[in-house]
Amino acid sequence: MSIFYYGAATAAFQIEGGVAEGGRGASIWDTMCRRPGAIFTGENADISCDHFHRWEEDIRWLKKLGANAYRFSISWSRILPDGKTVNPQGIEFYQRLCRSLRQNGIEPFVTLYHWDLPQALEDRGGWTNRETVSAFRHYAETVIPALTPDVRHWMTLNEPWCSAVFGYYQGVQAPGRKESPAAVADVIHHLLLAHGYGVRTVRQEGASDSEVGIVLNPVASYPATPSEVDRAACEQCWRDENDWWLEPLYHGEYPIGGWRNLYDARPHIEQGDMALIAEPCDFLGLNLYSAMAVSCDWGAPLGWRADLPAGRPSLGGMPFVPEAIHDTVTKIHEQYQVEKIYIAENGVPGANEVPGLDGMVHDPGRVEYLRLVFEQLERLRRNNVPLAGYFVWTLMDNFEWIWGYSRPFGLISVDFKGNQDRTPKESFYYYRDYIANRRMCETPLEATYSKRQEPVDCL
Ligand code: IFM
Repeated sequence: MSIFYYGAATAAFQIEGGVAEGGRGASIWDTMCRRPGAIFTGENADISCDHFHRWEEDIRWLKKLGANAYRFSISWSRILPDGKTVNPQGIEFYQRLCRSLRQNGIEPFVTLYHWDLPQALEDRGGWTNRETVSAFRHYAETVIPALTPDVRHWMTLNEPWCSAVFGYYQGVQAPGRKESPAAVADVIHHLLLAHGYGVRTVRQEGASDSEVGIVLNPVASYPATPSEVDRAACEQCWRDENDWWLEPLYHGEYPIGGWRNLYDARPHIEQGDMALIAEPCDFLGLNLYSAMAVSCDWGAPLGWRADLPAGRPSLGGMPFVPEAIHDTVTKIHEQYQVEKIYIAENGVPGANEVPGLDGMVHDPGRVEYLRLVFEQLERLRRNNVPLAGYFVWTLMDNFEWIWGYSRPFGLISVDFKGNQDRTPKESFYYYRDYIANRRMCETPLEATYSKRQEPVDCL
C-alpha cells in the first residue's frame, strides 16, 4: 500500500517574517504592504509568525500533530534577492529546514512559487515580461539541486490563477496592476512556461525518485437549481474558469478562441512553448475550499452568474460545501486521467478565535468543517479515486494577504501582539486524532497489533 500523506500547508511570505534578515531581498508583497489601503487592516508581514527564527518550534508542532508531511514554499527573494545573484544564507535556511523535517519523519513538499516575486523582477516588468520565465528557470536550477538531498516532492506554482487575475488584471493582490486582457494572457502563459521549466529541472537535477506537479485552485461549482439551463450554465462556468489551465497542462493547447474571461485574448506563443507547458507531471495539487452556485444569467458577460450557495452552514463568510471536495477531485481525475492527486490546501477561516478561560482556543466550527471534509476523503477512498495526500490550510494563523491577520485559518493560534506564543486550537487535536486513527489503519496489522487499544473504523 502506498503511503498517504497527512499534513499542513503554509507559504513563505505568510509565516516567515525576517524580511530584512539573512540577505533576503524585497518581494512584490513587501511593496504591496506599503501601499496605502492595499491591506485592509494596514498590517504587514515583516514579523508575522516569526517562523524564520522559530522554525524548529514549528517542526515540533508538526510532530505533535502527527503529520507525516509538511507543505511550505520557498521565498524566491531569499534565494536570489535581486533576481540574479545567489544568496547562500537563503539556501542554508531551507537546507536546515528540510534536513530537520526529514530527520523528524516529516516529508517536505516544497512549493517553488507562492505569489512572492522578487521586486527586482517586477521592476523589469514582472510576469508580463517573458524574461521572468528565464529568471524562474535560474531560480529553479539553483534551489532544486541545493535541496535535492532532502526533498522528493516539488510543487512548481501555487494557484497561478490568483497571480495572474488578482495580481495583474483586477490589481487587488501584488503587484496590484490592472493590465489589458492581452497582457494578462501573456502573464498566464509565462507562469505556465515557468511551471514547465520547474518540471524539467526536477527531472534533470532532482533525485530520480522525485515527484513534481503544479497546484491549481479550480472553481468548484454546482447548478443553483436542477433546471436544464442552470446545469448548462454550470458546465460553461467550469469550462470558462478551469479549462484555461487544465487544457494546456494536460492537452498542450489553450481552449480554442482564447479565454472568454479575458475577452478572448490569446498569449504570444513561441515554438516549443506548448510542449514545455504540457511536460508530464507526477501529480496534480488541488486547493479546495468551498463551491459556487451557478445560474444562467443572459445579462452577465459570460451568460452565467456564480453566487455563494445559500442555506449552508458557514464560518468566516465561507459556506461549507464538503461534497465539492469529492466531486471536484473525481471530475478532474476522470476528465484528465490524473493518476495522483493531492489536496494541497483545504480549510476555513475562523472568527473570534482567542483562548477561552480554560486556556484552550475553541473552534467548533472548524472541527465540524474538518469532520465533514474527512467524510469526503473516505468517500474518495471507497471510490478508489487516487488521492495521495491531504494538507490542511494552515498550520498556524498567519498573514492572510489583503486581509492581514483578520482571517485566521490556522490549527494553531499565534499571539501576534505578544510574545508569539503558539496555542493549539481544538481543531488541532481533532486533526491529530484523525491522523492517528487513519495511520493506524494504514499500517500493516502485525505492526500495530500490540498498539491497538480500541477498534478503529477502517475502510
Ligand atoms: O492563504 C491562502 C493561500 O495563500 C492560498 N490559498 C488560499 C489560502 C486562504 O485564503
